[in-house]
Amino acid sequence: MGLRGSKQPGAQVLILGLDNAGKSTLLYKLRHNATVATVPTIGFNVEMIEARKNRKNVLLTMWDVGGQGQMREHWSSFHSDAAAVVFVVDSSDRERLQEAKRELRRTLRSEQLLDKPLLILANKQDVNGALTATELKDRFNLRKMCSGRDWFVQPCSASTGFGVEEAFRQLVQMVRLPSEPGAMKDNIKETVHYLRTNSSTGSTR
Ligand code: G3D
Ligand code: MG
Repeated sequence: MGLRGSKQPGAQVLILGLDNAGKSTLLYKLRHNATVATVPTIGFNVEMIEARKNRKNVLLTMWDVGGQGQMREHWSSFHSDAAAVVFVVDSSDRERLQEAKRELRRTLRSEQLLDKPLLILANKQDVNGALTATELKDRFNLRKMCSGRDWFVQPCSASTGFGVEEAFRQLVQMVRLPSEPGAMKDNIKETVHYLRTNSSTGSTR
């Protein structure tokens, strides 16, 4: 079922992470169960995915915001509407782990995200030498960084699909649904308008 005229409860989910972490691959896998060639996201991708929660159909609007430097400035504009955050990490890219950790820490400092649940995906588990979820948890010192919030680390491979269903199930369980289902439609329109206006300055690569 689409969003138009829909009264079903819904929530917005932010997919964040560095560029090349696998956010867009994950979104396509979730939405179409397909592996498609991705190009660096300029602006954002958005998909609506239906799920069941508490015996009700819910509609999750998943926002994949470009991870490149310039685009990161716009992340905060999504924060107030987000019901949960998915932070995707390329577990095979040890050189950028510190950068990913810094970005996650910065994201979690956002006041609007203080009490929002966080799902961290230890992505690219199919790559030899990738950090395990436990290693990632330790390297990021997640227990400390995420204290006081609902958080979970899920190992996965967005390209092979390993762990992706589990990740989505976990997300649905963690996400808190807003009390006003109808509010979502206008939020999306406004956010799209905001981003179009603000990302019209060119490529984010
Ligand atoms: P982003 O949206 O976070 O920037 P993308 O990342 O989804 O565009 O993915 C960046 C690159 O990582 C893509 O490769 C994609 O195929 C690859 N990738 C994503 N997830 C996985 C994974 O789980 N395992 C492996 N091995 N690769 C993955 P290219 O070569 O197209 O740049
Ligand atoms: Mg992308």
